[in-house]
Amino acid sequence: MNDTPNRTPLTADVERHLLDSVGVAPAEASPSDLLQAVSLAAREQLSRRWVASTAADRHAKARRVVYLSMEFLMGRTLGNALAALGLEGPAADAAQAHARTLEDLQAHEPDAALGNGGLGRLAACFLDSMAALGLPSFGYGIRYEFGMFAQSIQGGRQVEHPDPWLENGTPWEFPRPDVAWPVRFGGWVEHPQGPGGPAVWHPAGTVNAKAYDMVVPSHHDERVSTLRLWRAAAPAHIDLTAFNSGDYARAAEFKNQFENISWVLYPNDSTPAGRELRLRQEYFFTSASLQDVLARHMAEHGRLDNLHEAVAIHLNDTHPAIGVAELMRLLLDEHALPWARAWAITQATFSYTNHTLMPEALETWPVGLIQSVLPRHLEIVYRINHEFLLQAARHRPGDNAFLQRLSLIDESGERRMRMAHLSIVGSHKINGVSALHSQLLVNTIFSDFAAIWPERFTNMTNGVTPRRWLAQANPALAALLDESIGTAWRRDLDRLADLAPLADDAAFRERFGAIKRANKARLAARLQRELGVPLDPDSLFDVQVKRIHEYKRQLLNVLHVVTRYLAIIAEPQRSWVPRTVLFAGKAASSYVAAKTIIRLIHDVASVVNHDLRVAGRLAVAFVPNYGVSVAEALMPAADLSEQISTAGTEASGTGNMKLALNGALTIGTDDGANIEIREAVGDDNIFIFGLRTPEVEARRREGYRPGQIAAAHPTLQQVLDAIGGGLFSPDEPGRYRGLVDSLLQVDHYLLLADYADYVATQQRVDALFTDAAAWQAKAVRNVAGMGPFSSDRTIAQYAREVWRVQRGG
Ligand code: 26V
Repeated sequence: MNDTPNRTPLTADVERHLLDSVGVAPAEASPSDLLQAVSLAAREQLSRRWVASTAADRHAKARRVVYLSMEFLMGRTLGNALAALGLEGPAADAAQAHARTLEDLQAHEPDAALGNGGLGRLAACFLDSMAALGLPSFGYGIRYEFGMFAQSIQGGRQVEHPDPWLENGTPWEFPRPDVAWPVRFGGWVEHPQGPGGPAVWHPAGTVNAKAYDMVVPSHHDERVSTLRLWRAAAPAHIDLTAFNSGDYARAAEFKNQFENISWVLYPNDSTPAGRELRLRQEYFFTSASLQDVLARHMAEHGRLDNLHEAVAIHLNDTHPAIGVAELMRLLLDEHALPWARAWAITQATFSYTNHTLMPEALETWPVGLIQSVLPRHLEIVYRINHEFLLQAARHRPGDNAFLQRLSLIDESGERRMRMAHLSIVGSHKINGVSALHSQLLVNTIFSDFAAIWPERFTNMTNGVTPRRWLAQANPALAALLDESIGTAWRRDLDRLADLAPLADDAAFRERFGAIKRANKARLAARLQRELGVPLDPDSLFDVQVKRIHEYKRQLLNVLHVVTRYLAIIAEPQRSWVPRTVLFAGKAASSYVAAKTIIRLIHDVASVVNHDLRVAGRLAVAFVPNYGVSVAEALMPAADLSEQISTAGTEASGTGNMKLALNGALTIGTDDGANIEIREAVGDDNIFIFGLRTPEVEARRREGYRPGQIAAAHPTLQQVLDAIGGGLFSPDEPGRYRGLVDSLLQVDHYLLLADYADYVATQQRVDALFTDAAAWQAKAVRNVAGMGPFSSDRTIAQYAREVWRVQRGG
């Protein structure tokens, strides 16, 4: 051990854990040993907070919010825990005592990547804000043994690797061996008291859901929130029977049939899997969570008819929608409530958020599959549907088409259960995630429901936690804010507005600019090390990071890159504003078009980055394995934030908020939360381009002809010819012919319609960047405008308007 300048109590705790828990001589501790020991030292403090908070809530019989989500993209925990506990300094000292930095240790912590993208990361930001606001709250999800696949790039192509994040255990979970619920599947249903009465379900199999808790600390006080994740375990007697007969292989196989439920996250956010295992996952975690909620309620209240007064249960998209039928089943069959009472409680308890308008992402399940996996739930949904349609018929007597559109069952082909409809009918509040998206919900996919229940539909614009996305990710900027406007922004992000006057202060801008420059240099060094690509920190860092999807239009960005490449070659003597275009994102493994886009980005990068004619003026890099930790490195280093989805397709976006919060300027369409960002920062501090939603709709209605656009625009035609003709794939000139043909013939997301305005807007971006003072002033005004995009604001709004929960004691 080295000299210890600051031997804090934490350093002593760390030494103790090295010896007693990790089992290593402190002098020989490796970075991962140290990570383990520091984590355990923080964990014990979280444990005490958890015990105190939950006891207080139990005592107060506090009204709680329960957030049901199939995904929680938590990322790493140590940095967040240390910040919340006020232990960042002591932890750095403890690391230093072993001649390490805290960053060295943190790099060894795997991300908890239990989610796909925006929906999952939003759930993680929400937990942070629930804790920050002191709301009595539980998140519930699945303890996937394998999270989101890790992405590597081989020969320009995405390769997926399993993510065994629990391989070496995690110090952050608290197994609760006493908390386990049976979840049943299949079998048949008996009605001893006739068809309307309580039923007896004779399942074909039962799996145990075992609880593992993660503690979510508040950054402001001692309160915590809980993320309870369920692991599927075969009932104990199963192993025994097979073991007794000596057939170990069969015993193992049998056990797997149960335990596979919590093995792997479905890595697809484009189209529903439509697989039985996915349905089993959804029911598994929803049923376990509801049983847990009811047991807690019974322990505190001794009766269920006031459930809705004590708990608000939120459906994060339709993945837990079967919960509507499950709560009914529990109330009817296990607690003998009458139908009308059970239904009133259910509707008063649930609320639902929709996260996408993409028709292909709306979940439906074949009725035959539900019949075989959840026979009792199918009966219950039929009855809910029957009573709902009777009620709906009174709104539009004789309008059968109306009823068919509303029905919980789609009868147009193979009969399917519409999970969004079940969520709406079972909830008292339904929201979208930005003003535009919520408006589009009531005007388009949910318009028939809005006609019946206009008061149920509302908007809750997304937000992001400033703890992770500013304080942790960008400590230098956070320190500058503390110094210039005080620390109040840390509790109340609206105080960032106090920065606005400093946009006109040259000395402040200078320091603000220097922090951005340092963040860019750090990222450049890392990418040099990891990818071998040299990047110039003085160039404009143009960043598009998000799942790879056609509607998000990474391909439009590529069209601009190629446009710029050809222009520089054509006019080498002009003075070009140096640009580094950075991409990151994963494609669903089965999404061929998205994978082709990744390959094209790599092909373009390798030609551009090796062409001396554009050296120092244009570089392209794809950062592999995008996830929470990669995002924490990218957000603070961006100058320009690409938010270029076709208007009307991106429900909200949250990367747009993280980037602006770190001082990036947005180039974006009139879509999702971009619209509200524009309102917050002002038209002069954002670059909005392209068709608006009604114009997109009009173009499609009129019969959109992308080929005509290309024919009328020589530069665009050249760019398409270059890509389609193999300029970037000389070894296989036809590689992108199909991609280009489909743009020319279909172009479902109207890239060609927005191309000219996009490229012109990029030229305005260049012009501004040459004026550093003007650019920095706008960047400062972006940070100043981000107050409304704190997830604290979002959660306070849900708490007041949807959940009616208040701060706990
Ligand atoms: C879709 C699906 C489709 C069916 C099966 C499983 C599955 C899992 C995930 C998804 C993702 C679509 C929902 C989603 O992530 N939406 C994003 O939600 C963000 C938070 O509200 C929002 O900012 C993004 O705009 C929106 O795309």
